[in-house]
Amino acid sequence: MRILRFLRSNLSIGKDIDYYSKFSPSPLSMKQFLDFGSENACEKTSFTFLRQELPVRLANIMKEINLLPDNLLRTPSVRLVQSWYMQSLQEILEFKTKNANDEKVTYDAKKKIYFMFITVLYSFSFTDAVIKIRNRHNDVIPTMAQGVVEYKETYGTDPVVSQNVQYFLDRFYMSRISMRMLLNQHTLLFGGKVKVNPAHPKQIGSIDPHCRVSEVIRDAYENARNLCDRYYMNSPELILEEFNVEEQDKPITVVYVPSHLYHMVFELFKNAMRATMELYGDAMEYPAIHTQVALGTEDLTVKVSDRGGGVPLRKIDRLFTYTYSTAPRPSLDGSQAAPLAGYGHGLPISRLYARYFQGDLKLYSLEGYGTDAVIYIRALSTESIERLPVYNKSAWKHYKTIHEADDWCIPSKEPKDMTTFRSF
Ligand code: P4A
Repeated sequence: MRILRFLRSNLSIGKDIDYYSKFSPSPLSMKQFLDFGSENACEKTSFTFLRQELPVRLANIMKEINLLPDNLLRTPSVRLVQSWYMQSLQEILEFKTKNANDEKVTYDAKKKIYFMFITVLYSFSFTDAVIKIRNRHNDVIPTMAQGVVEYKETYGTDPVVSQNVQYFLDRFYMSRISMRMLLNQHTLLFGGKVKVNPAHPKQIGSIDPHCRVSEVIRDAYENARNLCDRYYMNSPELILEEFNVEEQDKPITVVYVPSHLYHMVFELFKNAMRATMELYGDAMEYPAIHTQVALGTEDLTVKVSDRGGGVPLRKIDRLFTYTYSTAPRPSLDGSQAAPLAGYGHGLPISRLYARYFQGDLKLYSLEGYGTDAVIYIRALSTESIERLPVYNKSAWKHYKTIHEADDWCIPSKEPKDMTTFRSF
């Protein structure tokens, strides 16, 4: 049985990946996500969409995994992640579209086993499979980070590999964010008996059509502050201001995924607190973190300003670099509590959350003074459309192009002897 499955999988998985990677992913808008959650949308519609779209998104990114440098691809961590992707692709493909009906969709492979061995009927619904797949991929980020550490330990850092890894991980994590969004929407809307989530009755799955931005910000601040208090025995205060240009007395709301907004501002508060606490040491009085929320006609902007001393411009890019900031996984026994430092992928992943719905996240630092971290979110839900990587020739070229010398001069430190230039 296992052998049959193994043979089937290894004979056809490559063909499945080739087949589905030829389709481009179909980005959904906020409106389309909301429509899936409306009264007249049914589980079958969602199933039919996911049965095509998940294999397409999986196959597109699996093609790119295969283009990683050999030495990275061969690390146990990357191998493990790759095996999860293959397993998940197979599990989705086992659901046949023609069997779909409004009730539960049978899990085809398990059905075969039933007929072969005449044991108890054992069938899974598509929703069960979706939950299983989501859980399988829970640890993808620390596992990939581990792969990068393993690679660095063996081969050191090579700027070309670093650039490829950066390009890949940005696309890989974006693809993962998008697939988890699809999986979550399906399980939250169709996993229970009713579509309403008791914890968040006004949300459509993970989307809040009236997400109160400042509430999420305060929540993230409080939780970051708790970590900060535990580690530094103190923490900076929060000053929060809203600028609702069109409707001045109304709290700013947006159609958004509150957990994504939380993830981003929590990360920014941790950084702001860390910089502030490290700069002021035992001063016992710390400059507050000033947060401004502005709603315009196109953008909703959140600026988190601290006076933690800032970062020189030359070092800002590093904060978003996966290979630069990857440190070995913090020990889990709690002996070296470092609650404000993760294993370093916090900022680049937060930026991906912002970009996922066509926004962005930028850092502006005033070295010697402090840092402004700015999140841009689309104010209009019609403009909030998934931003998805697609595997095509131009993506392929990014991995295969031989990197030539830069077309800008390398600044020479100081000419040793100015007399050399006299002849010019
Ligand atoms: N100054 N400013 C920041 C940091 C320093 C900063 C910093 C030393 C660097 C690394 C780090 C956390 C903080 C900030 C706000 C930001 C980002 C960086 O959003 O004050 O951990 C990765």
